[in-house]
Amino acid sequence: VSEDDKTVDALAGKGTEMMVDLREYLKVYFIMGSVNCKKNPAEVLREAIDGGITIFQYREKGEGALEGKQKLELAKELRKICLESQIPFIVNDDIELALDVDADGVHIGQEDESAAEVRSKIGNKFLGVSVHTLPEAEEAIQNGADYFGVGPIYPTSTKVDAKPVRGVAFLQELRSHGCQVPIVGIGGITAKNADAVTCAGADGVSVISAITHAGDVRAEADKISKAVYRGIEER
Ligand code: 3NM
Repeated sequence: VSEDDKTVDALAGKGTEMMVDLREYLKVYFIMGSVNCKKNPAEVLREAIDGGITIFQYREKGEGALEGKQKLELAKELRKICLESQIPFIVNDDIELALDVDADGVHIGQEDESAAEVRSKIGNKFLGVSVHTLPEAEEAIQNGADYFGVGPIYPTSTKVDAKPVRGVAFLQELRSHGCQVPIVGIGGITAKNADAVTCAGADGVSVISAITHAGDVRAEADKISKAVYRGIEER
């Protein structure tokens, strides 16, 4: 068995019915915390939902990020909005918070607690893992990842410690190795380039600033959503 065949086996391991649903949820993956918003985060989230986002991640990070009780209170408020609109609610990094608000899932990076440990704590909630190399992707699958975040696709100023920009190259590499795990691209994605990301093989796009900084949040989310589907049709 060649190394490539082994990679295909490892990367093609997921394919349950739940994954089909998850792929649909991942189309327009809106991420934010209070520091990303120019107005009330609850208002931003409601407008983004009206514009057609399909999943939401609470990511309270960066300078001036809320902590403790304030972080918990905002998480509860946003969680409630998502429940009312049947939008899955994912928490970035903070497993305890995810359990406290009964989130639908958790997203972790390579620097965080290991995917296996997180999986053991969250049961069957969704587990997303950021991956940058084929070995990281294989390990994440072994440890129970349900989907991958791949980035930064384009330049971003939202994440200060982002890795070098890769374009859609790694995304295509994963697919060419037979990876069938649901994937979202992230980093600098806007209504103008989201179609290229899904066309290259991503199931959807993760977006922070193009939505949070938009003059019209609803309209921007709607444009991104249309670009995502256009890219899928162009494959
Ligand atoms: N993760 P924006 S890039 C949170 O490359 C995050 O893993 C990245 O924000 C990665 O949509 C990024 O404003 C920031 O560019 C995405």
